[in-house]
Amino acid sequence: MKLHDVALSGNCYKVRLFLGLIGQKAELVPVDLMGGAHKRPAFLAINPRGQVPALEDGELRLGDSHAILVYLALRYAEPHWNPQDAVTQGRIANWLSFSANEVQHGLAQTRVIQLFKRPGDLPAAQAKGRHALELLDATLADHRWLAQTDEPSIADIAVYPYVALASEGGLEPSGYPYVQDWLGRIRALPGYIAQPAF
Ligand SMILES: N[C@@H](CCC(=O)N[C@@H](CS)C(=O)NCC(=O)O)C(=O)O
Repeated sequence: MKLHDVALSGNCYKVRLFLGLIGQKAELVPVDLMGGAHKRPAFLAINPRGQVPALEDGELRLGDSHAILVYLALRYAEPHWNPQDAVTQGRIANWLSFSANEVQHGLAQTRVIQLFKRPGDLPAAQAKGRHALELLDATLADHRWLAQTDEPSIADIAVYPYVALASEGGLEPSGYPYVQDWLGRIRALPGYIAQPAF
């Protein structure tokens, strides 16, 4: 299995973290985003959307961190990571969408602007990021894990990275006590790996 990866990418970290938690090894293939490697034919043959992460496993070529989490969970992980009952599937789909929308356009975007010095509206992204943290805190006040299951699922792993990295975008998750406790529960999971520092 090969993971086309950028070390500082939170979307790639979702996959690296999950691989660690389920004890699966993958060869990490660094992608030179600054040099534009992700828009060249060799990479587009793996992910035509021209983004990392991208996974190769046998004949499969798969982009998008959430799609990769779904695939890895069904193929290699214990059932609690992606329970197949209708209610939990609905909840997990909701959190994967939340990760791709509120988290990506809020928390991830603040980091892109503040840490990587890219152009963008930092106050607007921070407002979206704070809203995402409020929604998370409200759910986690009543539930240990986002999909309201007894054990963690891919919903937690999809949302975790950019919440854990929120301070790099100028947001402080310590104001959200239930989010803080949940971050600690994820860090305590066997096989947890940290995101490398900038
Ligand atoms: N929805 C995608 C977003 C992936 C994404 O935004 N990747 C960034 C790095 S974190 C990227 O490849 N950016 C380069 C580009 O979009 O051209 C996912 O969840 O994997």
